[in-house]
Amino acid sequence: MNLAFLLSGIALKTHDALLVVDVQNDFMPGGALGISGGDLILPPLNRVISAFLREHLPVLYSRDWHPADHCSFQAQGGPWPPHCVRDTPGARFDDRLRLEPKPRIFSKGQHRDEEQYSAFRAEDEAGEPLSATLRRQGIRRLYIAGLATDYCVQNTTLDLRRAGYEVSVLTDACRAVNLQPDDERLALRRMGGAGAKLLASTELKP
Ligand code: VGL
Ligand code: ZN
Repeated sequence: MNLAFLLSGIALKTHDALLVVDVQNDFMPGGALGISGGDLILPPLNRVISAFLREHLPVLYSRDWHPADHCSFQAQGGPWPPHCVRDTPGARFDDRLRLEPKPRIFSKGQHRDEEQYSAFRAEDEAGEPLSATLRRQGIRRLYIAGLATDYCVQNTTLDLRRAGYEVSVLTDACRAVNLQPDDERLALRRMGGAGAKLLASTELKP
């Protein structure tokens, strides 16, 4: 029997990085803006994080990090219940998510009057935007996974493609809000149409 296929798969390369999007308590089932099946991304996502760390490749994390009176909240006329209010338990990363001792974290949606679904200009603690970190580190290809497919994952992917990055969306390690039942499918189609690859995490070389 030919077992070569077991050894195939996409190999990670020097200029690759992993972007883990908004794996926060409020986006998990039971959270303030709970996403159905959001917890199911954790096993494949943690496997991919481990693979990147093993290869000494960057793993970058974004988080939704709102002020208590953010414009996207219903009390201010926005579409969402209050969620991911900075420094609250709901805004913390899920305990099951694999983090390094000093993870590189980029915060978005920090300004009251501005919605920011894309993590492209999310900022680290020193105020450096993700876009600048990617340039500084010479990253060329991003693998992206997390929550939510139809908001942050989609908007970040489209910004990355506009800026010329290769993007691979790890579809089994993402879940959508699906305010409309078709939103996930549309988001995947838009990202694919913009030149992002849609991959299962199992297609990465183990
Ligand atoms: C998001 C809904 C509300 C996201 C953020 O990051 O995908 N979705 N706020
Ligand atoms: Zn938000």
